[in-house]
Amino acid sequence: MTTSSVATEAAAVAAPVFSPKDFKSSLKPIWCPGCGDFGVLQGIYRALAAIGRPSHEIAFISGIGCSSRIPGYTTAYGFNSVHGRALPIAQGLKLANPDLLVLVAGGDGDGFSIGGGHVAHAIRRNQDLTYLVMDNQIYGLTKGQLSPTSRKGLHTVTSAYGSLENPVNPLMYVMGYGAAFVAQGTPADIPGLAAMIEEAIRFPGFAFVNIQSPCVTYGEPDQQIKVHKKVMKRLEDLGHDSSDRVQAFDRAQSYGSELLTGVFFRDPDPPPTYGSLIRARKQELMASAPRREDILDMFVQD
Ligand SMILES: Cc1ncc(C[n+]2csc(CCOP(=O)(O)OP(=O)(O)O)c2C)c(N)n1
Ligand code: SF4
Repeated sequence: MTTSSVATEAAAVAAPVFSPKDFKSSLKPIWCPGCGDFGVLQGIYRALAAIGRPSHEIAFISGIGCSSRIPGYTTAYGFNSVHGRALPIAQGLKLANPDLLVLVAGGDGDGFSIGGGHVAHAIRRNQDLTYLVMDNQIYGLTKGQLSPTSRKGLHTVTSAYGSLENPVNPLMYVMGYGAAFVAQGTPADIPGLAAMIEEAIRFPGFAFVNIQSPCVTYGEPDQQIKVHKKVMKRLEDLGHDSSDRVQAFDRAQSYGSELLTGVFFRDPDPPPTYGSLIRARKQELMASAPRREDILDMFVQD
């Protein structure tokens, strides 16, 4: 074989190389100009290009909300499903086709109000999914009502005298249920966000990324991209040890008062995924299952 034919053969088997624009669909986003979700979408394109799997091997499931429009803006298979129900749908899909790369997305309302009960079960099953929550601390699509992560005292159309409720802390919420990968990002730092989405996708199990994605129309002035750029602190610059669950819990308490970005917790010894447990159980049962002929024999009359 000549040197040039070896080179040609190597090129023929080389993995396809993708660029972020390969994951951009022809649908034009209809978000308000300046919405944080534009930056999140850029982060997703970059992460998918780095992962290098073709669009037809990716399924992107979302609930309902401005943020839940995101699958349609990618070339992956997408399902803009039912409010709060993206996680159960994604889990079923992953079980049915374990080879698919399954991404799940939605807003803080979708994930921690109406869909809040599903988060615990997705985590305890540890299915290999990447869950991206665009946390804008408000209901965007329905025009600015209180969301589970809205700060106490916030005046909205549903809290004219100021909210009396304490916000949910999404980081503590998922860590409380034992999530093995927990990160937080902002579209104020798209390269950092892309890197953490890529890491979440590569993580073998349920991976959660809380993305503080500002709502320019109904969100608070101090929760906008310009402010994020000034106040965000990268965990890596604080000497954070992401393999230390206790340290992660400690830092996660800052949600609402500080904007910490990066990976809070990455289990150094990830638990088995639900899919792998199901496949192992199936094999075990099949090995001890009675033979078909023996079952049929039971019905044969002498
Ligand atoms: C079962 C059901 N209840 C309520 C609604 C109305 N609804 C649509 S989106 C939404 C909340 C949107 O907020 P969030 O999930 O935070 O997403 P955002 O629009 O802020 O991105 C609600 C209450 C619905 N579509 N379906
Ligand atoms: S209402 Fe808010 S979350 Fe929805 S598209 Fe507009 S800026 Fe984005």
